[in-house]
Amino acid sequence: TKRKPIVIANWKLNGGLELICTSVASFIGKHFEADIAICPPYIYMRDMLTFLQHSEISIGSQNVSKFKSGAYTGETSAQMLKEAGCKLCLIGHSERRSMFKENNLSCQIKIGNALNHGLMPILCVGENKEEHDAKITKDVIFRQVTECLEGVELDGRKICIAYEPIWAIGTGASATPEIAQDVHSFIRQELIKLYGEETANSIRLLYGGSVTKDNAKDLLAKEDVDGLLVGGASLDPGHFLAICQHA
Ligand code: G2H
Repeated sequence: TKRKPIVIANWKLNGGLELICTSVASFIGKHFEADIAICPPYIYMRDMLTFLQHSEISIGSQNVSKFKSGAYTGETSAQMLKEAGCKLCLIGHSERRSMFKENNLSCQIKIGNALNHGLMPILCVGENKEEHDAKITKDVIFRQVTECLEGVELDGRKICIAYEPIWAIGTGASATPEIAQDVHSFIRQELIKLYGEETANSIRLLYGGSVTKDNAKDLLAKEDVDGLLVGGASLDPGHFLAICQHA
């Protein structure tokens, strides 16, 4: 495809100095055809940036505050992340939506904050098991995409969308490449309505949910699967490296 692939590791609440060292050791000095980023817990970002400064790997965050500054205990703003050296941030991951009360409106605000500070937002969308079984996936995705992007002007600024079916997250049951392609092409059509062909065709759509080194290639072979968001498999540097080398 015409879009540069992108592979992002989402460490979630995992990792520590040992994983940082083994990951850095396996990535340093390597060249990749794809954009590669790792989203570690906040506390490790600066160390990783130092270790990876001569590598091709970017650092991203798993979340960003919807607030800019003030009395918001425990929050980290888009400006702070940018200053710290982050290139991108995940927004609206299903775990944030289900456990931390994120909704489409908070995602919309966070996307604006990220864009305004030069961070590339990776908006996460996806249907749960009941919605999947009830075959209303596209209705759910339509709502998430249109509500999260309402009023969001891109003006040449970059954004990615990650499709992560909740029933496939951490379950070992990845969506098939066909399902991923079907939903991605639906998202692409909606993006065309919102932003026109040229912009929509430049937006990278990532698949996430039980990606492994064994299914990465077939997923990436699909026309509208422009990248992968990798959770569990990114905690094994050898596996994550293999996934990055497929892209
Ligand atoms: C989905 C994914 C990474 P995993 O949450 O964002 O995790 O690959 O473990 O399913």
